[in-house]
Amino acid sequence: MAKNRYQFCFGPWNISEGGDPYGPPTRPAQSFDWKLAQLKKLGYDAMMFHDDDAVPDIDNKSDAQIRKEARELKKQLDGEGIAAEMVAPRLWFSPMTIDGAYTSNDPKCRKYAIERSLRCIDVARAMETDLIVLWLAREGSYLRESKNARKCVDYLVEAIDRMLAHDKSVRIAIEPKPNEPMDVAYIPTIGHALAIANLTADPKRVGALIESAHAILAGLDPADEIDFACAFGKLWSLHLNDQNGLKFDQDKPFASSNLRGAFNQVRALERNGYGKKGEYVCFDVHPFRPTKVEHWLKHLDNSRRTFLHLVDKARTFDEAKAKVLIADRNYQDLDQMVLEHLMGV
Ligand code: XLS
Ligand code: MG
Repeated sequence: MAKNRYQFCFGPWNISEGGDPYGPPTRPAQSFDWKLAQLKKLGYDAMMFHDDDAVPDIDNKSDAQIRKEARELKKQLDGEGIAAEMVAPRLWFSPMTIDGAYTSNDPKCRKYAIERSLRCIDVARAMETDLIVLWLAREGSYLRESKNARKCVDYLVEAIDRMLAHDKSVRIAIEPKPNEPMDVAYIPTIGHALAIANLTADPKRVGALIESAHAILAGLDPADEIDFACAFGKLWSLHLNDQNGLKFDQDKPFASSNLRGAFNQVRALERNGYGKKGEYVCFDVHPFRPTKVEHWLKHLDNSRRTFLHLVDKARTFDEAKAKVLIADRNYQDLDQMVLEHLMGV
């Protein structure tokens, strides 16, 4: 397998219990400490956090208490030799975010969302990461006429500006997704994320996180999204997984549905030197619902293994031969060359 220059991470939510909108969990919940203990064993280096993964019940705690708990967690992580990759405000669970968080029609709810995000930054600083991820789950509409999308752009910029002002060292990575839970989301693609970044008070500190499945749901090729974000120096984190076309967000193991698509994502990462500035490869993957307890870390182990095999495949791809075929516009043989390379024949 490839000599590894990549660092890997996952979140506690990636060891999930199998509940879906149609049925209850199929595996008992595991403790956070158990999940943390598995991380190193699986060859991973860091964990990503929602603010309330780090500080449970965060809405009902004082600022001082939040900072204290986050510092304690940091000590625990240090003890295990695990870094905190990022912290993300969970802005989709509270009764205050039913109609959106930053883009709610209710000013009290918008205020809650911003204050919660500032607390998330305090958690991140206590855990010594400068990266805040915004997956903007409820920023969009169920009903187009219910919101003013023009105003919502201003609300989003205002919220990000407040976060940038709260701590001059944080960087914000926006994780676009075109739909689910919303009918239509306001930041569906990397292009939208980077355009919004440009309207903020400090565009240099606003970048992006690409999730493969989210790009596929937007009808885009994640590999091209990676190249696009990297062209701007804005790919600060990455959620690799897979998605079988336009359906619910599946978070399948990396390459599970489309091996060639995964190969092209790895090629894009390789040509852009992703990871060289300390960026992590995160797998935002979930076990299949029928998965038994004794197999429920396999999706994390397998995604990482597949990734490393694909790094080998990217590095051993015969670029010189491909160049000749491209110059000859012989895309038929280029196509076959890729397939045979992936099949190992
Ligand atoms: C959900 C998102 C979520 C973020 C972190 O679709 O991928 O898991 O990555 O808030
Ligand atoms: Mg994600």
